[in-house]
Amino acid sequence: MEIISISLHHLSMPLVLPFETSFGRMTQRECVLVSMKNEKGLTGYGECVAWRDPGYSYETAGTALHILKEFVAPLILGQDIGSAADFNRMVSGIRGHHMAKAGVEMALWDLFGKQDGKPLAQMLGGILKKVEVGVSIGLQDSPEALAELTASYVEQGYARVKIKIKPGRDIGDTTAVRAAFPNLRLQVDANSAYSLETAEKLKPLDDLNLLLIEQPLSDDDIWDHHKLQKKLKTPICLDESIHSVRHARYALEMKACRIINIKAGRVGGLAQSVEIHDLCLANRIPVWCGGMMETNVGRAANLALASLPGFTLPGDISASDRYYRRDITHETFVLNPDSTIAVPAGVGLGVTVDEKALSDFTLSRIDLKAD
Ligand code: OSB
Ligand code: MG
Repeated sequence: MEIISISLHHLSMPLVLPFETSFGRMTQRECVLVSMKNEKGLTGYGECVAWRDPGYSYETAGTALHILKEFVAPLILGQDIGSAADFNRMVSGIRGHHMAKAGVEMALWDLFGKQDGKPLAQMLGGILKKVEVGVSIGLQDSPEALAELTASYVEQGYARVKIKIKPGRDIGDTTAVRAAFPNLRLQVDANSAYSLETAEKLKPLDDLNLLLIEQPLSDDDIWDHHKLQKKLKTPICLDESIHSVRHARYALEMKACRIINIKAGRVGGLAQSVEIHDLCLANRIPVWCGGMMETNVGRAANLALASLPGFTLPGDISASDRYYRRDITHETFVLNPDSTIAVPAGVGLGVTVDEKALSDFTLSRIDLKAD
């Protein structure tokens, strides 16, 4: 298909609750919503999950706008693209910037799905109609406040909870939640806040029956995670460290982790996510779908991805109302009583964008056309 135009919508949306991690606190979430038109007049949407600040990743909404406008768009506007693999070949000369590329790749999948009359889940090889999900809870003012907020999510039906930790806010917080919920499926995420030395402090977590400890060490490390994993019974799960299929293979070969969190934005798109999934499935390494506090557009893609057979752990894919009071699609994702969310069944992403909401949340917009 031929891409006739691309629009980049720089969005800022108020979160229902502030979200605090070891790298900062946020009350508004920024992203770049990509919309693309093809020669048949169909529109596809994609979400670039880079945030305002370079805390989780070096990419920001600002770097994504720059890379998309100056480098990605000129390579694809007016070009014939037959598949996501074609797209990846076309942008292979642009080093890094996976989140920027993944935003366009998602819009392409949406277009291909709409053109061929297929839902994204089916195109990716998904097998489930609904997927198990959990909730990711940010750092709170105290262990008591954290246990209380956890209780409210458990009441809503979330059967798996992840809490954020950082040095000084780890053992106490996790112990408080575990004491209040002895049987809850619980995991922690450090977002790279420890070194091999300071991670010694995490030893007591090994006795709290956690599903996993996510990304304790540096975002650019794999080897020290291997050293740490040797000392822990609890599986280490890598998030920030895995940027490609190669990284995933390194981590498996080095035994740096026993679980991998897949985020399409981090690894350059859905096609590469499926490849990492396939590698992990072949090696019996469980994967789960991570989240970046997506709008319902990115969430639709996450649900489709999480319907693949290797996604055997609940994803960070919560209901729409956990994130935003008002979202940018007409559809809303709700939590079922069995802690699942339905995988969209409509063609492409299976969501329709609420143009009024989109424009209300837009800080600025760039329109690009083939010349
Ligand atoms: O590390 O998984 C993470 C959000 C933003 C950036 C990084 C992470 C997260 C989350 C939230 O944990 C997951 C979600 O509910 O979208
Ligand atoms: Mg994480």
